Amino acid sequence: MSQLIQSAAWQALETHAQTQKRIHLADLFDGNPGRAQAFVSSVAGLHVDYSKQRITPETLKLLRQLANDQDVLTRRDAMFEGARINTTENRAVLHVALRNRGNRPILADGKDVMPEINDVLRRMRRFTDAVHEGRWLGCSGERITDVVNIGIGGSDLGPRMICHALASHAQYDMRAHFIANIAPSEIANLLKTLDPARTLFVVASKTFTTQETLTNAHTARRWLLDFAGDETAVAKHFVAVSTNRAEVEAFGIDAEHMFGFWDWVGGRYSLWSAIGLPIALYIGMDGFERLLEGAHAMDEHFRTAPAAENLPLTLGLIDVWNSNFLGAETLAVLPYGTRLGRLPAYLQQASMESNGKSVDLDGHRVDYVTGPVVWGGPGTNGQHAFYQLLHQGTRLIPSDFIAAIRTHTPIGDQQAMLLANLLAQTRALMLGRSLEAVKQEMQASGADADTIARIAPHRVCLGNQPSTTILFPQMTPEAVGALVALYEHRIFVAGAIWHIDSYDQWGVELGKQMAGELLPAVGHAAPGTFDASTEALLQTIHQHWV
Ligand code: G6Q
Repeated sequence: MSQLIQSAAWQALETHAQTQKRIHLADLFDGNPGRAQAFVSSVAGLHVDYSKQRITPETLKLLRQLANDQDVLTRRDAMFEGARINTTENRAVLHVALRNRGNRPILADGKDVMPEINDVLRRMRRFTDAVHEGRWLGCSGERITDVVNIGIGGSDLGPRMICHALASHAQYDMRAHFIANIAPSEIANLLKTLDPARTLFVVASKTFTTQETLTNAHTARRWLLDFAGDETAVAKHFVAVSTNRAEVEAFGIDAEHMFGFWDWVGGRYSLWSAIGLPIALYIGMDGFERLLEGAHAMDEHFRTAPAAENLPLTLGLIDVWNSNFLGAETLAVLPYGTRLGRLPAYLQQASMESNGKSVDLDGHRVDYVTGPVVWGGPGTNGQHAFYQLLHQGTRLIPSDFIAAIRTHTPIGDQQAMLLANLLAQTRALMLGRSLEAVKQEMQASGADADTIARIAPHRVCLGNQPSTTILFPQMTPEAVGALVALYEHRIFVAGAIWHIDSYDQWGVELGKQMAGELLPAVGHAAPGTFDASTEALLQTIHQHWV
């Protein structure tokens, strides 16, 4: 049995969970009139209410003891100090340095990383200003109106999610587009809508070797050259974001048009680096820096707040509680409104790629569950679809409800209706509806006794589904920055408890490797090379391949 499971704090939590599992959330509120005030925190402009989690003060005390035993805050300090906490890749984890707006020196291998970070930020500002002010023009002298990010995974999901979230802050009449998938229809359909004379491509790839990104970039390059007819046009329409200067130059992009970052920035933590260039092109560099400010405020809170007041610590520990002690297998992310509609996909990568691990830092296979399946979608839409399973299914499903209180686009009562729905769902998931209440309601509406006996059980909702509600005044760059940083640190905390490397991704690497091996076999039969199932599927493909 692992040391973690054997630890006194873990064992105490196991015992505590046996009691807690029998207590309904409604009873927790009835038994503690101050609960709604006790389990609430306001940090960096976010109001976070976790009173509807199935916890008590005792639960939090035991969880904090577990964090203490697992040295979570020592590991946090090591991250902020530039220690190589990503041990399987032997790298520091310093996305916090990218938004270190106070410029406190942060050392990686004894060298302050802030001057280089600030230098890239200055270059990003010069470039985005030149584009916005019409000093950077396309090859035929036209202003740039469309930016296309070509990247995948960590080089796509962050900028894509943020541009969508902050569309109300878009400036300079700029449109942002994203191409990630290798499927030919994705790039073909987008290019049909664009004018090459006014299009700027940002080729975003940390390694600059990713098959999908490089292939799509070559396709875009051919499309541009079909229009321009002259290789010199590439310099006016392509810039790169990467850590790999040699490969960028091999592609044909001058290093002068490359924005760099560093190996201590994980792909899924890279939107704060030059990977955020499409964000800066879309909302302006001031807006991008406001995003960094918001994240920095959350970083400073995480770095300095005492354990009892530390919000990312608390939420990360509640995630561990739900997964390891209450048996939850998933976390539903439910943003209200469409602006944060891409947040679930973004957090799916952030969490699942970070904490989807089954070997601990000492190389032992773990004997406890680690990262949950993260999923979700925007409300109210989901209410008319998958929420049914949350209300009446058999699984415990913790969920996060997230909303901006004011909208940039008020129309009648629509925002009030949006918020009312959010509150109604968190309430319904907590309280449910008892058999008695259902019967009374049916009687009041005139149902006969037979119908009530037959139908009433089907209408019962047990409630007791835990949720956290995150509200903030408006969808500003600062609020979105703080929100994303809150999740990053929460993921860190859970990973530290589980004693895993949250910053590698060997499973993703395996997929990249195998795709390369299979490409030749799709077009040409090479029997006997792969497993029987893959061979059979290849045969089917070959029958229809033209
Ligand atoms: C992120 C992952 C992965 C990565 C993509 C793209 O943490 O490692 O999603 O971002 O595979 O990689 P490149 O940026 O190197 O193209």
